[in-house]
Amino acid sequence: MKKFTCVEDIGDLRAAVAEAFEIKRDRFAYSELGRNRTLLMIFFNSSLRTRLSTQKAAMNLGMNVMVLDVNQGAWKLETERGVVMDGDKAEHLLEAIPVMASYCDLIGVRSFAQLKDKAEDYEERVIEQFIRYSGRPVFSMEAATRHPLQSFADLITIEEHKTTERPKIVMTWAPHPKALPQAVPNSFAEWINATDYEFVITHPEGYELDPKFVGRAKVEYDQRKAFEGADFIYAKNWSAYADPNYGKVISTDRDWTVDSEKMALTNNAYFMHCLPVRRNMIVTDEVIESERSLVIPEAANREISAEVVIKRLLESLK
Ligand code: AN0
Ligand code: CP
Repeated sequence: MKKFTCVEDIGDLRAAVAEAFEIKRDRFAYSELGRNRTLLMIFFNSSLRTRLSTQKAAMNLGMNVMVLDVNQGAWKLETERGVVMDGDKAEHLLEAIPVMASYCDLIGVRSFAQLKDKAEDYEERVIEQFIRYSGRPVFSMEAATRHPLQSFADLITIEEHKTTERPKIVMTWAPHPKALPQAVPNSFAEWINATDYEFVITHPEGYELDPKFVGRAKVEYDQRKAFEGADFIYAKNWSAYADPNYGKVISTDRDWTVDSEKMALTNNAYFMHCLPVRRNMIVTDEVIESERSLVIPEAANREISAEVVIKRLLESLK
């Protein structure tokens, strides 16, 4: 594996999940693989889980790790070619990328959608420039349109908890005061569509995702109907994708908050969320604290998904 930005990069999902279970049984089994190798993690946006779990995974593999928060202490980076750099940005990505690459063997990049220009976001300009100009294996730590390390951890969590061959997975939009990217729901949909599980997406009108990600999923506008018989409820907020509202909050309707009354419509479903989560907006205290809530083991599996991905990228260096 030479890069990791989407589900196709991981190849066969069953093999990937089997490898994840193997790593989880002994996460130090490959502690020699990364010896004298350096991972550089570059953050254009905030993070708690991705930062810690990815660093931990790299350390499990024996790597050295460097973290750069672009917004804290680095020069402000210009990402567009051809601009006259007379503003507040002191350095161009086109110099910064090869310089950073010269100090490391692998690069992880977090760069969220700007939510201003759909075409720009969906072209994945930032991470694509890292892939093109670094000469190093690059992996996404959430890019503009996908968050594959999260989706892989979500799938591992579902595999650990499912009690039927083909569980019913329901991804539900839920309210949030700020405009959030579509990366997490796009990516979750992409990964679940690559399984043979029953998959329903529910959201208010106007929150339709890119059809490329919706794929074979059934879209149900009635959230309560969608919840019927669900084995897993995957909650997430996202801003509108459809024009003319791209990147906007068009509803904060708290009738969409996941609560116990709605969970009672399911097949005793597990509750999932990638975190960070706003309590009593996305989900009530009662549901997130219930014994069916998987948010903590789901976050813990981020170490495992990252370790599989970094292991495979390291193997490509040999
Ligand atoms: C981010 C998002 O929705 O993409 C990161 C989630 C992992 N969430 C927030 O910014 C709150
Ligand atoms: N789920 C997730 O990626 O969390 P962070 O934004 O804290 O990394």
